[in-house]
Order: sequence, then C-alpha cells, then structure tokens
Amino acid sequence: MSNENLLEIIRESIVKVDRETAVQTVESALAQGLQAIEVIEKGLSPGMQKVGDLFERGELFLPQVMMAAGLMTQIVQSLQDKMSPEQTTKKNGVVIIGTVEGDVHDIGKNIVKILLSVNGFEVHDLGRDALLSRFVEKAKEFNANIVASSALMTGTMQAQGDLETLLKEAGIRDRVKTMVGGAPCTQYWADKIGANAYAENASEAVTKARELMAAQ
Ligand code: B12
Repeated sequence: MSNENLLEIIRESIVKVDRETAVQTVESALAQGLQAIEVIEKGLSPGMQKVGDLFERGELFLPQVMMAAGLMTQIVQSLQDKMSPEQTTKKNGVVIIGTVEGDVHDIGKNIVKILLSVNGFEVHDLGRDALLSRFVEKAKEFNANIVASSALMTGTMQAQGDLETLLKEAGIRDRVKTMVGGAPCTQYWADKIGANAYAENASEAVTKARELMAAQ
C-alpha cells in the first residue's frame, strides 16, 4: 500500500476512534519507512483537524472529540520512543513551554515539546492551563533562551500578549526570545503582540527555534 494510503487510513482511524486500525497502520507506516514525525504531521494531526471540523459542524460531539484526543495522545507518546535523539552532546538551547492559562488543549504543545527535545533542546514543560507567572518564574530559574506558549482558543490567545508584558515587567524580555503557536495563531498575531517567532507546526517550531538561537 502506498504511503499516502496508509496516512489516509491513519487520519480516518482517528476520526472514527478506531484504536486497533490506528495502531496497526502506524506500525505498517513505520515499517514501510515513514518517519514518526511524518506519521504525526501528515496522519494524526490532519485526522484531529477533521475531528475539529466535524465538531464545529455539529456532526461529532464532545465525548467523541475527547476519545479521539485520547487516542492521538497515546499514539504520539508511543511514537516519542521511536524518535532517535539528535546525536549530539551540545545543548541547542533552553526552552520553557506551556499551554496558557484557561486553555487545556495540550496535544499540539506536546508534539512541539517532543520534537524540540529530540532535536537537542532542553525543554521544561509547564503543562496545560499554566499560569503566566509560571512562565516567567521558570524562565528565570532555568535561564531560558526561549519561552514558547500555546493557545488553541480565540479567548485564550490574548494571554500570549499578556505574557509579553509580564516578561517585560520582570525585566527579562530582552534576555529571552518568545515563540507562539496553536491553531488560531498566525504570523500576523505574533507580530501584533511582539513575539519573536510563530510556527504553524512542530517541525517549523524546531526550525524557528534554531533561527532564534542563531540570532542570539
Ligand atoms: C482535541 C480538542 C479538544 C480536547 C483537548 C484534549 C487535549 N488534551 O488537548 C478537549 C475535548 C478536552 C477539548 C476541550 C474544549 N475545546 Co477543544 N478542540 C479540540 C480540537 C478538535 C483539536 C485540537 C488539537 O489537538 N489539534 C491537533 C494538534 C496536533 O494541533 P494543534 O493543537 O493546532 O498544534 C499544532 C500547531 O498549532 C502547532 N502548535 C501548537 N502549539 C504550539 C506552541 C508553539 C510555541 C508553537 C511554535 C507551535 C504550536 O504545532 C502543533 C503540531 O503541529 C480543536 C479543533 C481545532 N481545529 O483545533 C477544538 C477546539 C480548539 N476546542 C474548542 C472548544 C470551544 C473547546 C471547549 C471550550 C469545548 C467545550 N464546549 O467545553 C473545551 C475547552 C476547555 C478549556 N478551558 O480549554 C474550539 C475553540 C474555539 C475558539 N476559536 O475559541 C475548537 C477550535 C473547536 C471548535 N471548532 O469549536 N477540545
């Protein structure tokens, strides 16, 4: 079966919350040479996106969204073990990451965390619904290079702007770079609030994080 067919089955199995098919097809895709990150970004994530679209149209209900999210989280965790860390002892940079307060969506944030970690960044995860003051505290504690925040709702993305202000008030904004992401975020949003970078997905987040480090 072609890679594209396997990815399509993975996408559909997330939508249908068909655990057995999802797990088996992910195994086949890896055996066929697809990278774990391709499985996540071209299979699981678009599947979850479709779940969101169906939820928005009233064709799926919250319990099904929760089950699909649970299945995706489980598979992403199992894939984490299959991603080989970059063969380097050099630390690429220190990142504080979290989903902003008021927001419990953490699947995307977790993928970004995993990918930054396997690419040599030291990542400190504040989890979800994380108080903005914790981003500042941890940035100071670990002498962070990058503070990365995730927001999945239009009502919580303002917190990313508030974080900019808090970092300034704490006197550390000029010492750290900020990176924002999450479905409602855009480059326009990042520019508007004065964040240093925006990334649409986890692979791009790694590229942007590297660029931020190079510019420091
Ligand atoms: C799964 C999901 C849930 C799950 C979350 C489980 C979990 N552990 O995360 C559950 C069921 C719990 C949930 C709850 C709710 N949800 Co919800 N949810 C979704 C859904 C369907 C998918 C989100 C997701 O995981 N996508 C897959 C991941 C891989 O994509 P991602 O998060 O975008 O991440 C990628 C990029 O954005 C980027 N990225 C992400 N973070 C970061 C951070 C940085 C720094 C960078 C650089 C990049 C980056 O990289 C990631 C990987 O590629 C979305 C629909 C959608 N289209 O987004 C709705 C959605 C976000 N939810 C929504 C809502 C309304 C809710 C609830 C309020 C529902 C309710 N009525 O109770 C609650 C929120 C409670 C709260 N206070 O937070 C709305 C938000 C609407 C809005 N515009 O504000 C959406 C858009 C659905 C909709 N269309 O109505 N939800």
